[in-house]
Amino acid sequence: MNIKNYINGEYVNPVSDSWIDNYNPSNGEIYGQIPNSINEDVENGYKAAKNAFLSWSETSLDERSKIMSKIAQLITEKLPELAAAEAKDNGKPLHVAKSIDIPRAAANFQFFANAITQFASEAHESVGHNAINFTLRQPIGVVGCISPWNLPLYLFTWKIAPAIAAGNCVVAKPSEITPMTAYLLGEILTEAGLPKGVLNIVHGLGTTTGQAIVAHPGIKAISFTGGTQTGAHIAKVAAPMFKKLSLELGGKNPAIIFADCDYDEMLQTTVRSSFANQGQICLCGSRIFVEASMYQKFKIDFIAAVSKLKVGNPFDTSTDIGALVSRPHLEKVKKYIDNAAQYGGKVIFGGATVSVDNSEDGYYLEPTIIEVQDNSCTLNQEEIFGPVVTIMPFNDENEVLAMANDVSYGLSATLWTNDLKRTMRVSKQIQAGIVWVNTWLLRDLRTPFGGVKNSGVGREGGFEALRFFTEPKNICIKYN
Ligand code: TXE
Repeated sequence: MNIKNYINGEYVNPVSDSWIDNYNPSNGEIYGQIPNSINEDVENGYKAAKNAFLSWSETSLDERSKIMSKIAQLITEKLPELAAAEAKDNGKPLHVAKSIDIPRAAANFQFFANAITQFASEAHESVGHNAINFTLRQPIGVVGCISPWNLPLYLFTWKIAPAIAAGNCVVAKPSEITPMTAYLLGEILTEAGLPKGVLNIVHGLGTTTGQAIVAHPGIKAISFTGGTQTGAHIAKVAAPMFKKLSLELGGKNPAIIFADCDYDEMLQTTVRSSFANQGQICLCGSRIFVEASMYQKFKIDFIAAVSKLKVGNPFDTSTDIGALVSRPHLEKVKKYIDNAAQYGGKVIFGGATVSVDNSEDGYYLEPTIIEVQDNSCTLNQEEIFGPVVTIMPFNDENEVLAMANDVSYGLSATLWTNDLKRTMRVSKQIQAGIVWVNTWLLRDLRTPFGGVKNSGVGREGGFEALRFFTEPKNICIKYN
């Protein structure tokens, strides 16, 4: 089937009539085509957005909120169809798409439908000057949202929802590797009554379509989630035009396990934080550090728990680990495993590709555990972004903190301990945007979300996202 662009409220073919193959990761087959959009398509999206802006930015908060709630409701109603499309397009288990991806996409719209009705700005009285200042937070205009393939509709809507809630109009591009649910969103937007042009969805490659969005002088802000190298490139293109940027990039997150933790809960959650979504979540704990006194026990139990995970077809209800998203990505991940010795580690579990019955050409890989000796090795320094974790022991708090921070990334960290003082000390010193203590991926959408160092700049979530998608203006009134 052919996916189309959604511009000015209509599904349209790309102007060049050029198409890209869309693959099903579970069996390696091409099952559709997506637009290979060029500058003109982005320009059409931009024009539609620009035309819609004045009216949308003046639309009352109640009305915006009502339309966004309707979008959330329709996503929920169409959950089975959307989840099946996501599992087929991405390779993730259907039950994951049903319980995580699609409910969260609905929650993103519902959350910002509510949040915009509570968003407020500040006033500063200039005492002694007979003047009052207030801050007007105005929408930016036309903004660009570019999202990746690991949590397709989830991350696409995480950007779009705050952008339109704040009164902007959007040109958005989902990943060319997983375009399907963004395509299906178009009909939901129409059904919900979102005015034409408020949200335009343009499909295509990063280097052409994505690049056209980033380089467009009329698109004043870019919210991007994806690889660190791509983020650096986007920053370079956007900087001379002084665009506002929110970049959520890669991670190489530490999971720090102290011997005083609640062991069973830690073990169960660490299996999840390592391999959920085939390890393709920027928040996965990919470097596991375990206190030396417990290391051998952890190693045995962790291998035993991971060996129970079933790799299989995304549509098989017993599947824990589905297919990786694409053949090139599988090859990239496999390269780290095959060169483990050279990169400083030893594979102690998994490491092989898996042939799944009736899906022999799918991109399946065993969950893989690699033991490393030194945090400076390649395996602990580079983002692998697959079902691969490293483990190594540590002796004390200072040593593990130094190792946790000795990496170019700084997105999230997970800490397992029951010692309150240690929790505070480590949490404060760890270089990351998010620290989970005795849990993982517990998300409250009001919290600031993003990373430090090479994991990006800016924060998404809650009012942070609404601040990003608005321009503050100070108005100073002298009254005497
Ligand atoms: O991402 P890209 P890729 C990491 C992960 C992965 C690596 C590369 O380590 O192996 O990044 O993945 C669009 N201008 N993450 O290459 O290319 C692209 O079309 C504008 C972590 O698949 O960064 C897609 O829509 N846009 C990450 C989006 O950027 C461009 C999730 C992301 O793709 C562009 C995914 C350009 N020049 C991968 N080039 C996370 N933080 O969660 C590409 N794009």
